[in-house]
Amino acid sequence: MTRSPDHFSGCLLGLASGDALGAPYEGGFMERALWRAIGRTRDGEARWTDDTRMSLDLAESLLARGELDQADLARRFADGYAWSRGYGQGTARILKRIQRGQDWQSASTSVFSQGSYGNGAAMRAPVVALFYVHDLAAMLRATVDSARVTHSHPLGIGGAVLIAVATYALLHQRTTADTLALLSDHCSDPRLVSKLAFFECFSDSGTLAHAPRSIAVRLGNGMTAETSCFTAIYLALRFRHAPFDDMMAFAIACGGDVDTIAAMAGAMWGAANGASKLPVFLLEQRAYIQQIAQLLCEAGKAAQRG
Ligand code: 8NA
Ligand code: MG
Ligand code: MG
Ligand code: MG
Repeated sequence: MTRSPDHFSGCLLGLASGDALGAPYEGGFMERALWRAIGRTRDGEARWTDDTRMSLDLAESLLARGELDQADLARRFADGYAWSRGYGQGTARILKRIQRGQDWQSASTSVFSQGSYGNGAAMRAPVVALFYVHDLAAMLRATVDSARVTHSHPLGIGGAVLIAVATYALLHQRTTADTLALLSDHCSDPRLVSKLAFFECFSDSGTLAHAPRSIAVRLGNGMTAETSCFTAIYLALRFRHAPFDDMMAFAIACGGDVDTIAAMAGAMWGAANGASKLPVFLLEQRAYIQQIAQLLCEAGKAAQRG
């Protein structure tokens, strides 16, 4: 059962790497043209998007408060919002309302009826798995609470739980079969259960060699939780013993919401393999991301001692 500092860094750097490497391929012609113009920092580093920004906001909140504090998290999400990071439209509207002083509870349910079912809560859920790595029940509660701040729809929350659980299992070096069993234990919405059934023929010897197009059609490549979380889980499980770059190439070939699917898959892949196996490239705030991952690792050790 490996939970070394390298696996914490791997998870957070894997998330940011998938996000930054996937961002140039997300969306249509206009979005891609925009990202060609603003996708690098002045120092030539690959910029990441809302996925990593919100993950860092969540990590900083957990580290500062020592627990999941929804009001603190809402304030940090609102402060961290920047148009140029490519936030989902619903999330952007919610965060602007919080910036103007609206309470997060009413803001999060005011844009969509029943709240958002986008993948925006799932893409940051690996951070909750890192912080609560020693306490599955606490992790599940915190994942739901963290999702509700912006994604109160049952599918938005359900997707976040799936990604947190899969990250938790891979951090604990669970086999693919055990990871899928744990996912099944924590997947109750019938719309999600039916997609999890796709994995029934998946084994550790890896028999699920589908083409990217088939995965995009069957599991999805959209920006809703329902149409992206299973694709990310598929990528992480299929490529867990293969190079990160192979997984990234497959994610790009799947198309659609590439940055977010690759961010989630990257976090899970990094949790399983560690930062030492990730590709090294110029990544925005790499050292800071690594530092935050180490603080999450130490917070987990302290919680276990206490
Ligand atoms: P979100 O909460 O705005 O949800 C994403 C989208 O899903 C919404 O804009 C709606 O179209 C739809 N949606 C969600 N909930 C409902 C509902 N209850 N009823 C009807 N429609 C709904 O955004 P998010 O925070 O979940 O993020 C999702 C994606 O947006 C991520 O991929 C993120 O990277 C970003 N994104 C950015 C770009 C870009 O321009 N760079 C492109 C696509 C997505
Ligand atoms: Mg994004
Ligand atoms: Mg978003
Ligand atoms: Mg995206």
